[in-house]
Amino acid sequence: MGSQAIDSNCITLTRFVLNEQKKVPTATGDLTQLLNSIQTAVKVISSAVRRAGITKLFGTAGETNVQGEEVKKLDVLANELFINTLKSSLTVGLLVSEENETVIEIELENRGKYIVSFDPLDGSSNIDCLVSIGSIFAITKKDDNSKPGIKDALQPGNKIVAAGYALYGSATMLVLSIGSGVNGFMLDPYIGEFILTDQGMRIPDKGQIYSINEGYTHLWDEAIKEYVQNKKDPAKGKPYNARYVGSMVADVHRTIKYGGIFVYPATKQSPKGKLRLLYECNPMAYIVTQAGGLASNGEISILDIVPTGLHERSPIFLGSKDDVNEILGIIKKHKS
Ligand code: P6P
Repeated sequence: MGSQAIDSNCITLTRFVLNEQKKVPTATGDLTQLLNSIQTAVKVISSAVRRAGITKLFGTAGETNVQGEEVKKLDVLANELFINTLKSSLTVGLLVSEENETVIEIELENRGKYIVSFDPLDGSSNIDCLVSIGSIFAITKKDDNSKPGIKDALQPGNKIVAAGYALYGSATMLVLSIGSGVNGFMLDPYIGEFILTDQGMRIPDKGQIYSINEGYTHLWDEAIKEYVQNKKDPAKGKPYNARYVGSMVADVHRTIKYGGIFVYPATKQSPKGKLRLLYECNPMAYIVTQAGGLASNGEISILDIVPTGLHERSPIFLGSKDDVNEILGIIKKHKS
């Protein structure tokens, strides 16, 4: 029986990031160190997510298990892991987390130049039914040596220097862009390393899938209703497939891999949509743009929005450029 093929020269995420650093003469190695700390947090979260059902057998979240240990809710655990590994990387000056109302400051002696906005466990409402969930992060920089504050966190997405997401799905994958394309790394649980499996990810110019929560149809603007109707109407061309996981990382990853469009629009109930700009829309918009796609709020590129609040929301139309341009055309038509 043949043993599983072992690649003696495989590209791990650590090796990949080091190679990228070598291409930048002025690089200090801080981003390498920062990305390695994020990698560690994701590995531990992946392990915890896959054991959640079992640990839960011994007490539900927030209680103590038979060993008398506190069983932390997964999103609380994921948040602590991100905060602790980022702080100990000595490369960050400020953190923004979906789980924390205000910015997380770093003591002077451990401060670095990077700012990380992250959603430690996005879609965690899906964990109990074993639907894929994910972690999302965006990295910006603070160029002066003054004490980092909220204004440093409120940078537009076009200032991002790196962004990525981890998808805890049938396998755990980390998808990353450092500004020159998008690469996907699969976690090999046997060696605990992320291996480069999807080099130079590109989103197709047009897809056959639309992804939106049609339960809100009665709350949509007319333009959204018209677009979705068109996608189902054989008279308008080959009908699209509908796919909606309800976990942003899973829906966006599928959109990059297969093409198509992911939409979370404004509704009468949520006039700015539901997804957060700093740690959901911006990182995903950066990655999809780096993969050759588009991401808009319906009027301008997501990456050009100047944030005014840490947890502000934005409508998002993201995916293959032909598909995004099609819905933007309908929105424009309805506006005129
Ligand atoms: P809805 C998960 O709760 C989440 O934050 C994203 O991961 C996902 O895209 C969205 O909300 C789903 O929201 O309103 O369709 O359930």
